[in-house]
Amino acid sequence: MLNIVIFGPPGSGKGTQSEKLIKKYNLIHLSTGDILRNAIAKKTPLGIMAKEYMDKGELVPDKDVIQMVINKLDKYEGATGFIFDGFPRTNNQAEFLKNLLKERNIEITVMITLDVNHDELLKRLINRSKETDRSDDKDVSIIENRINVYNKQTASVIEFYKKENKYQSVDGIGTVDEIFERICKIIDKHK
Ligand code: B4P
Repeated sequence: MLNIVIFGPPGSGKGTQSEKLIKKYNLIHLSTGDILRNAIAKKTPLGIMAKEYMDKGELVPDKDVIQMVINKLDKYEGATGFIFDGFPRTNNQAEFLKNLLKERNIEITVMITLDVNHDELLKRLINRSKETDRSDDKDVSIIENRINVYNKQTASVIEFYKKENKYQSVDGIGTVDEIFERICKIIDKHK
């Protein structure tokens, strides 16, 4: 089984690369951001609660995100592999994911971090705000807060995977295809 964590700050290209990776490696895409946006669109209780956090660029509480991941894993029992996109975002989530997979006799194959500098992140998210109506891209101060939240609460997840000997990073600047090739090289070495 091939289980990949794709990691990086907001706008680093996690979602963009995941779309290509699921096709090439036949993986189930588990994007916590997509699940939350879907819940918001349907106005479910989870969506109504999550919107308050996402609109400010804050993280949704661990317990809610963790429950979403359990539901999705259970739904796809027997899958050939998963790509975890935007999850884990805290050390608590990383520890939880490790244990949840262990119970199912599976583990993360590799964690790949997309390295992108602050100015480029800002540029991409401002561009995206012109093309979509994502409320968390609406305003530069919200985008800046998301990047801050990443630095304060999420970046330390890298240390978690370094300790597990699963951490790899790629230069996230370049064309989508160039970055995809860099990621595939790493995956092919770990398969
Ligand atoms: P996410 O959905 O994960 O959003 P993201 O970090 O902004 O997206 P990503 O890095 O995937 O960017 P993309 O490929 O689209 O999270 C949204 C929110 O949900 C979080 O802020 C949080 O509130 C909540 N949330 C999600 N998961 C959570 C969790 N586990 N715990 C708690 N809260 C959680 O790329 C961005 C833009 O760049 C696109 O417009 C794209 O076209 C462009 N782009 C991509 N690659 C490019 C390239 N190579 N060159 C130029 N542009 C590129």
